[in-house]
Amino acid sequence: MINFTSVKDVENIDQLVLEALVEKKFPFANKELGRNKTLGLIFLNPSLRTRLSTQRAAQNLGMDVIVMNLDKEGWTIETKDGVIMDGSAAEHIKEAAAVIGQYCDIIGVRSFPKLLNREEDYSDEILNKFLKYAGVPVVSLESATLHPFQSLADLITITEIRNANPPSPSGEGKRCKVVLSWAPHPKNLPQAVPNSFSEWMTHVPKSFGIDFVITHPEGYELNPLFTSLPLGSGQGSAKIVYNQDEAFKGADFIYAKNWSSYKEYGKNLSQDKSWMITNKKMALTNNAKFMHCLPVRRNMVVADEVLDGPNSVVIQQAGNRIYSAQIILKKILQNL
Ligand code: AN0
Ligand code: CP
Repeated sequence: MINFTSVKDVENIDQLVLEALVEKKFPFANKELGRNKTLGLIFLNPSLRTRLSTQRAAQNLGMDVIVMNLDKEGWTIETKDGVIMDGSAAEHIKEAAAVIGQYCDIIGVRSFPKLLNREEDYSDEILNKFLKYAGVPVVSLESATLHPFQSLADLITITEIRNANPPSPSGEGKRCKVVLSWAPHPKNLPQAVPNSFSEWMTHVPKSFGIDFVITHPEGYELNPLFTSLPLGSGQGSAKIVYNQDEAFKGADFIYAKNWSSYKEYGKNLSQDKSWMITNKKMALTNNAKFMHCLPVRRNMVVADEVLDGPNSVVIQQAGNRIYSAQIILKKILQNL
């Protein structure tokens, strides 16, 4: 592996998840691999999990890590080509990315969308310019459109839970229903986490036995690029269900997330409280586990009773961010 910005950089998803679980079991087995190698983590937006879990993963592999909050601590960056830089931007991304590439062996970049212009956000300019100019491998720490480290951690978590509850001899539990549910939020949030989760869920091989459903109010349809795969590709498509109660029936995993509209780009069309995840909603499921990438707003997205309840796996899920980052960094280091 060279770069990691999407599930498309992964050759074999089953194998990757198995290998990540081996990293979790023996986290320090490759302490020599990263010796004298430096990971640079560049943030243009806030982060708790991504920042700390990726550092921890790099440390487990023996790497050194340098972190910069480029939006606050660096020069203001120009991203457009051919402009006369007579405004506030002091440095162009061409030089900034290339210079960071001189100091680091691998670079991670977090750059959220602005949610003003769909074409612009979906061009993922910052990430793509790092890929173009850094001269070293680049990993996404959540771009304007995708959050692959999160989705890999989500898949590791689902696999761990399923491994702990193997199917009965009658075959019950062989298939597993995973539901991504929109939930209300006071702010306009990116589509990166749901896009990415959907991209991974539709790319997992059929042998995983996952039936993937997305439920949201009308108007919150995600970019079809991430929810449906071309016919004949051998993999699945997400089933879209507008009735949340209907979608929850028989679910084994409920993954809650708010996102702003893709159609009416960046808009928060609804704050319908009836979409909040409560015990009453969870009672419709097959005793489903509750997932969320965090940070989560309590009693807005999910009720305390669910988040604090026995079926919430959000902390395990956040813990697995280490091993999702660790297996990817390991694969890139092996290629350096
Ligand atoms: C961000 C998002 O929704 O993309 C980061 C999630 C990992 N969340 C917020 O801004 C609250
Ligand atoms: N889930 C996640 O990426 O969290 P942070 O934004 O805190 O990194």
